[in-house]
Parts: sequence; structure tokens; C-alpha cells
Amino acid sequence: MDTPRIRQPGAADADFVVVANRLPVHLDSQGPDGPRWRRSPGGLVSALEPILRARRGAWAGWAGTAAGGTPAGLPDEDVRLHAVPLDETEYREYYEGFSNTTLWPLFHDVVVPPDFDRGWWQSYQRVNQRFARHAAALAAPGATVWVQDYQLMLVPEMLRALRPDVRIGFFLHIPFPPPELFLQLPWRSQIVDGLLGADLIGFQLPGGAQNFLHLVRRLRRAESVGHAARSAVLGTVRVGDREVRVGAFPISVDAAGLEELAGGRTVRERARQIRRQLGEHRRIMLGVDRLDYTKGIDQRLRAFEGLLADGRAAARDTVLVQIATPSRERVEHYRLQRARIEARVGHINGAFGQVGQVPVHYLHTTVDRTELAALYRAADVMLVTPLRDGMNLVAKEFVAARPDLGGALVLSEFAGAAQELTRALLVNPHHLHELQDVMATALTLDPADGRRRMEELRRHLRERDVHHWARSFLTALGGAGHGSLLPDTGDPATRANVA
Ligand code: GDG
Repeated sequence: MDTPRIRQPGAADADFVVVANRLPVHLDSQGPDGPRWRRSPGGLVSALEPILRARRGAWAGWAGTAAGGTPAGLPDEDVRLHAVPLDETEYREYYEGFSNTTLWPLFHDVVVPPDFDRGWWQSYQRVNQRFARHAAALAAPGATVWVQDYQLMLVPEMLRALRPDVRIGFFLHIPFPPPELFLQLPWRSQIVDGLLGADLIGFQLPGGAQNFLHLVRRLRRAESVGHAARSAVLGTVRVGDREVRVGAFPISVDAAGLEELAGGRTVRERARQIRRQLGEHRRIMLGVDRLDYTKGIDQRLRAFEGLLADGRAAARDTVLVQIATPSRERVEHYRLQRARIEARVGHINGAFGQVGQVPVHYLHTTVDRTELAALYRAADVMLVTPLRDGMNLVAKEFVAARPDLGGALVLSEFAGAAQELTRALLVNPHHLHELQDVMATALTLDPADGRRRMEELRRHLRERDVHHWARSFLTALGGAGHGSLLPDTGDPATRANVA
């Protein structure tokens, strides 16, 4: 699937359909023979691909260009990629507007105030309806459809109306907020009804699942909500004659794949080269984030500035490398955040740098997988300090990329990952002094202590990788009144969570 092409629907013959805002490919170039598509890296694709292959799967999503995908055959007939078109206005209103200026900040503890706009909401409904129609056209009788994330929360109900025969799962990748925040949303009941069209609603954390169950209790009759203590499934909601399961399924990374990449010669050599380039004797702190105001990049820079100012770090012995991947650049809060971060980087380097020795290396770019793995391996301290984050895969990737047991992980308590990676150096990033202290501790961590911590973190990750995540979700979905979705591979994760 290296240079996949995209085709529009054929017969409704897919037994397993993934519906996500984006297809797992992006446009690489426009050649003479038409567009060339490249596979987008990411754990979700690696986790779902084997299942898509084994079960005559299809993936429906937007191709990332206003023109939509080019209808064509696929070189690999086992995995069909199906483009859902979006025009420029819809991209602005449904994606940049309702998804990323209303829902994203609302679901991340209103770190910035969300905007409520009826036009955006109407566009969100229209686009969700389109995704539902496309999914309905792809699914074979009795198929399983797995809908992903906050951009598509109305799809489960809309799809059920079109295709009552299919089994529907929904997974939310971002936090689900407490009811007091969610209830600000003018269209709160419609969103909840949309989600309740699923057979299984999955959240990253038990807290998100509980928030949702509390909300349902407030918005619908209390007696419709039941408790369930069956592993990942935490509760059930009765909707007419159906039972909707609600549970927590913390997502993870392809730990074995990353370990292999990070252990390879190319990455190890590049990591050594990075260390030489930055100065052999210097301690390297690393941040890797989409440039998003939820990721706490600005707070991290302020904390580092404090360490430079009070002498606990100096440009000659410490360097912070910050990769800030461009993201949602036309949305105002993102533009403001970028300006703030870049001003701070300039200020820090101006105040504490010398010729040939700046304290912050800031890269507003996307690096390739090999470079990213090399940076993980070169780092002494990994800084993952979001103000709120559903999970945060960077924290898990860093752990997976350190078979050498080196490197210290500073991890925000407000990242979902903190509930599992308890042997990281946990920190409240809203508390500037605490953040400074924990960063200083990480810089001077006793190597034996660091190795013990990393060993435990890695043990956890080996068991709880992205394959485990996909299997436990699909097993719980399979248990929702139907037979199992997965062949028994002997993997304990396949057997886990069976209700
Ligand atoms: C959402 C939720 C949840 C970043 N820069 C580069 C690059 N990346 C990759 C990382 C990682 C991914 O992007 C970012 O994932 P995160 O989990 O950190 O954050 P979100 O994008 O906000 O994801 C989040 C996630 O969904 C999954 O459920 O964990 O809470 O917000 O994989 O490695 N990859 C490459 N170059 C870069 O420059 N190659």
C-alpha cells in the first residue's frame, strides 16, 4: 500500500468499514499519470490494516484535497480506500469551524473559548450525513463499521437509520469533557443522540466514559443508564430496544515496529550525528507536537526560560529542540499560538544564546519517521507537557524508541498517557514552578533510576500496544449481541474484554 490509489464505491461488499475524517493517505505529487498517493504514517493505520485485509475491509474518509480522490482501482484489492468529497466551504465550516473551533476547545477544557456558530453546525450535520451515506453504500449486509473521532459524532445515528443491519462502533480520540462543559454546546442533545446510534462507544479513559454516562443520565431518563463492570466496558445505555455499551480503550502505538526502527543502524547513526551537531557534552531536551494550544509548548518554553534565568540550565550545557508540526493554520487561535511561541523562542535565544550556541532549536516543520526516531534516541529528556490531551502518542513512541533504556520522560498529568505511564516524571504543566523543578530533576536524574523507570514503562507498552487496543475494542464490539469479530489468534488481547 505504498502508493495507493483511491476509488469510489463499488458494490456494498465490505465486511469491515473504517470511517474517519481523513483517509490514511495523502497526496504526494501530481504526476503526468495523475495524482500519486502516499500512505500516511500512524499507529491507527498499522493497527487496522491487518484487520482490514483479513475482513475485506474498506476505509472511507476525505482525501485531503478539495477535488476529492481520483476514482481508480487499488493495487491491493484487499483494502479499499474510498474518498468522501468535501468542498472548500465545507472544509472551512465543518472542519476548521465546528470541529476545530467549537468541539476541539470545548472538549479540551475550554483552554481557549469555543465559538458556537449555527452555520458551522449545519455544515457539520450535512457532512456527517454524507459520511454516513458513503459508509452505508460500502458496508456488506451485517458488516461492522468503526467510526472515528469528534468530526463524525453524528454518523452512528445517521448510519443506523440507513442501515439497521450493521454493527457500529465509535471511538473518540480526544477527551470527553465533564457535563458542565459539554452542556454549553447549543446542539448537545443532537450530539449525544448521534453517538447513541452506536453499539459501542469507546473513550480513551474511564473518566471520559464516566463523563459521558453522567451526561446521558442528565439529558435522558436516569433509569436508562446501567452499570457494567465487565473489563473495559463501564456502563450501558438503553435506547429503545437496543443496549449501547460505553467503555474505555486507551490507544497505543506500534511498539515493536518503533523499537525495530529505532534500533536500526540508520537511526542510531543519525542519533549520534544529532548529538554531535548539537554539542556532545550538552543535555538534549526534546518536544514533538502538532503546533496546538493544548500541547503546552508555550508553558514548556517559559519553564525552560526560567531554568536559564536562575542558572539551573545554561546554553553551553543544555539545548531544547522543539519540533512544532504545522497544524490548522487558518484557525485564529492556532495563528496566535504560533506567533506567541515564535516570539518566545526569539526572546530566549536573544537573551541566553551566543554565536554558535542557541538554547532553543525550533523547527516549524514535519520530519520523517527516521528523523523522528533518531531525535527520540538522541534525547536525554523528552518533554510531553500538554494542558489537556486525550492520550498523547509521542510519550508512548518515545518509550518504544528507547530499547537502550536511556532518556527521561517528563509527562503532564493532563495527558491520558499519564494514567498508564506512571513511572514517568509526572507534572502539572499549569504550575510553572513545578514544571521547572521537574524539568531540572529530569536533567539530573540518576542514570540507574532512569533505566529502572524506562524498563517498567517499556514493559507496560509491550503488553498494551496498538494491536491490543484495536483487538480489545473490536472484541467488546463483537460481544455487543453478535458473534466475535476476530479470528482467535491465541493473542490474550483477543480474548480480553469478552463480555
Ligand atoms: C489525537 C489526540 C491522541 C508529530 N510530528 C511529527 C509526527 N508526529 C506524530 C507523532 C504522533 C502523532 O503525530 C501525534 O499524536 P498525538 O497523540 O501526540 O496527538 P494528536 O495529533 O493531537 O492526536 C491525542 C491521538 O489522537 C490518538 O488517539 O493520542 O490525544 O489529540 O504519532 O509521532 N510524525 C512525523 N513527523 C513529525 O514531524 N513523522
